[in-house]
Amino acid sequence: MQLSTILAEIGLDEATLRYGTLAVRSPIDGALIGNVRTHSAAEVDGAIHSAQQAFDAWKLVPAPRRGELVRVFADILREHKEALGALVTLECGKIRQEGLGEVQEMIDICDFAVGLSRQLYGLTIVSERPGHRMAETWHPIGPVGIISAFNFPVAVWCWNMALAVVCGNSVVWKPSEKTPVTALACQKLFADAVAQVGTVPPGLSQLLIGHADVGAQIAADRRIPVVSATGSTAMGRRVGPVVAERFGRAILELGGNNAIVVCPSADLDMAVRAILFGAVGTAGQRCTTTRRLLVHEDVYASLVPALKKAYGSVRIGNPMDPGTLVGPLIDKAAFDNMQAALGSAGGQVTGGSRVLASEFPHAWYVQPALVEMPEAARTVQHETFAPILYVYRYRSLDDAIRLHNDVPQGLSSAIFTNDLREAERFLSVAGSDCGIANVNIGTSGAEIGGAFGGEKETGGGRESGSDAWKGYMRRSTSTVNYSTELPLAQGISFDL
Ligand code: UN1
Repeated sequence: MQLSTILAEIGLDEATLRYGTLAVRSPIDGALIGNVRTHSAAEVDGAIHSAQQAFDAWKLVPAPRRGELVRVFADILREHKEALGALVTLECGKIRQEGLGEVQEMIDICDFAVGLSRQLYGLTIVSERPGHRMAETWHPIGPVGIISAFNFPVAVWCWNMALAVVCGNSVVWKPSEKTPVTALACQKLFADAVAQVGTVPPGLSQLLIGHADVGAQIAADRRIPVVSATGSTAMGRRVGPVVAERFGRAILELGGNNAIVVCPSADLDMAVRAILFGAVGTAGQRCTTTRRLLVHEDVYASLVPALKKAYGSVRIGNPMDPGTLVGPLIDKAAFDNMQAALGSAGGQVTGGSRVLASEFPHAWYVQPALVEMPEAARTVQHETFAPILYVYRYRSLDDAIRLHNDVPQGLSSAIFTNDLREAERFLSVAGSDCGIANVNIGTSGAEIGGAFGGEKETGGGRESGSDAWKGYMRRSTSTVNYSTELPLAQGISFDL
């Protein structure tokens, strides 16, 4: 699909991509997609003001009616799934299947949020006092700031937006400066939904394009009570303290260093397929990408050669081609980081070199790398956002779990085993310390129904399903006295 066809399908005016100062290039071939206008500090301030005004009106709209807007948006996404999915591929380089999958993830979270719009339940609580009733009510909280990364340029915004909007909030979105065009497309489609529904306050969804300074301004602004930020741990270290200093709430979804443990009883064919998708899918550029593989010594000799064979036959190339499984890295900096990590890996490297350089001299395609680590090596501590899989051999599950948890990050994890005891132990408090722990499926590709996020340097935030919506609302605890007495809690006597 050509850019002009995509833009026409979505209804995004090509002129939007003509007059800005931010040059956007496709990682597929380095070609210019367009020049996009960035927002000044004054414009950011104005957008936050509009979001505040929209919030004041939107919070009074009954939640099921707020859900109606998200329902209409999901229908519009269904209609434009092909075009938006293609634009995702063009701008961030993930393969067509994954571009479409990302739009599907938007649709799924919208559907979830529509149901949620009738289920923003609070507890009723028994009171210790006679003739009293206690209850919790969840209220809209205010404009929600969303800072998102290049690798999921549309879905992560939608996880946050869909929940925030049914919860009665407005949103202020700063996408990655590498992927502003998909953001403009989302904003256009959202505007279509607003127009179709009719009674939505203007300014409910704000899009702010720019560099880190725009994110910093959102993080520091007291009018934004919740800031949801997805990206590197380094980014989270900058955003988190600024939000905390003003007692805002940060939902942080930061780096991962995700591992799969393969046990002696594992179905190895299944494990190879899951490891391959987890480690080389999205060219290793998911926060849930499998970065470490812990293999029991009894199956090492069967699993690792099978995996190397699979690595050897994976199709690398233009992500628009239906046969491609691995597209390009986002840019040269990503390639350089990968080479630096491989240079200091301390193990035996297979793959990792640049490919297709003559066909795509201005793009960065790589052969995914496997690094077999020596026995005594400490597990790698850093996340490199590229397809590098570090492989370790282990003897006992105790060792594997120790190695597994010996990293600063705690996002996603998986075990391949047919032994119930091993599986349950991995999921127990004595097992994986991650926010996501799986059995017989890989580390990436989570469904939206579960809460998504992780512990330690991953930031502790939860987005998407389960009760993550509570992060986008404020809780009010009420005690109602319907008696004619005024007993005090804890039996305190305070009579004249
Ligand atoms: C991310 O990389 O920031 O579980 C999000 C997954 C996807 C989301 C990844 N559903 O891999």
